[in-house]
Amino acid sequence: MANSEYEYVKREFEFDRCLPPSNWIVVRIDGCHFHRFSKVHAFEKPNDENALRLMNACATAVLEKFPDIAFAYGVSDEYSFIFREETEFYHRRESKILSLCVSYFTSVYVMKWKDFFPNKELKEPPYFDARAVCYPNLKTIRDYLAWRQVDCHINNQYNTCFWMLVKSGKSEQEAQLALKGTFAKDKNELLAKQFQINYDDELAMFRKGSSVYREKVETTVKIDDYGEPIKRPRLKVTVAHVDTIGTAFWENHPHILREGKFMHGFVKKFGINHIFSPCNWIIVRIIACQFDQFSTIHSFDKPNDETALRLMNESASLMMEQYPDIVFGYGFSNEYSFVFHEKSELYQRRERVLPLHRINADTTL
Ligand SMILES: Nc1nc2c(ncn2[C@@H]2O[C@H](COP(=O)(O)OP(=O)(O)OP(=O)(O)O)[C@@H](O)[C@H]2O)c(=O)[nH]1
Ligand SMILES: [Mg+2]
Repeated sequence: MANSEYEYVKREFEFDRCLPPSNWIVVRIDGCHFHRFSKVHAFEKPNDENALRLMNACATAVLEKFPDIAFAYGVSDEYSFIFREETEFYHRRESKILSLCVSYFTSVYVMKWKDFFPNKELKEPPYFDARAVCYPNLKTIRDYLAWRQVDCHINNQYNTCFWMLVKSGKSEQEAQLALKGTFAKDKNELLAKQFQINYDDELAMFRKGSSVYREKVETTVKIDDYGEPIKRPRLKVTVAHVDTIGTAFWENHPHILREGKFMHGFVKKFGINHIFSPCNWIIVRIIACQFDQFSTIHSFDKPNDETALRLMNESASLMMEQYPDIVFGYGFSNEYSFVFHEKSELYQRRERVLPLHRINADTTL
């Protein structure tokens, strides 16, 4: 980019939020006004198989385009894309990650519309919103997926009953009233008794949502001299409608949500956000400024002045008495590191007001 007198508008005003390191990233996109969009395009109620397969095709294309996405889960007009904790996709810049996922998904939706609805014109442009949420460990990412799948189950069971009642002649209000206060067991009974439907026989895509991930499949890579296919295992993006709440799927696919392997230098990447993400341990490291000069002026013993080090230790002890959220301190020479508990809510985890500034002010080091 050429330098001009106007270049300051980028340098001084444009700030990129980087998502915190060592956190799993979920990008969830959701169709905007899809209630209307589905009406305009006469989607079948409550589930339109073609519309859902189109969503799955878009998610597949997104995974093929961006190898950093490890897994995706979709239901209704939404899709969640999961990036591994160690991803360096666009240096974890939030705006890049969000805009790339949502724009690519939307473009593919429009491009592939005719493949899934050959006899339906696309009357309005579909559009999606997107958000990025960070999760600190495997447990929370598994719980996130469980949350979406439980939602899928509850909504689908309700909607299946609701639309069966409406199709059988009840008004929407009557159907709503009939389902008020019912439990899962009651809804299954209603479907079985009134409509001879076993809920478990409904399409797995409707009941479980859609999971998209890479699976090893034997693929023909070439034909040998005798006309025999030579096959090799290759990773292929696959769509499945499976239970992701239990452990079986994850035990059979350990490569999808594996823990990241971090190098030592990785710890340097922490601390770039203004508010520390929840459930992350916080380290505040203080380093005395111009301590060489300070130690000369005060005639500290070389290379170690025992009294000066004890003074540092004493200050650290006082800090830890003052702030019980600090669970560990480690110091040497002119620096000290303080470890804040992952659950700490001190100053709402705001970076600027954590005790770092205080210690600088009080000790004038
Ligand atoms: N008929 C039909 N409707 C669907 C299908 N999938 C999604 N929808 C519609 O999409 C809506 C998705 O819910 P929301 O995302 O809460 O509603 P929305 O209208 O998209 O609202 P915003 O996301 O807030 O813009 C559902 O309520 C349905 O109306 C489908 O397969 N068939
Ligand atoms: Mg929506």
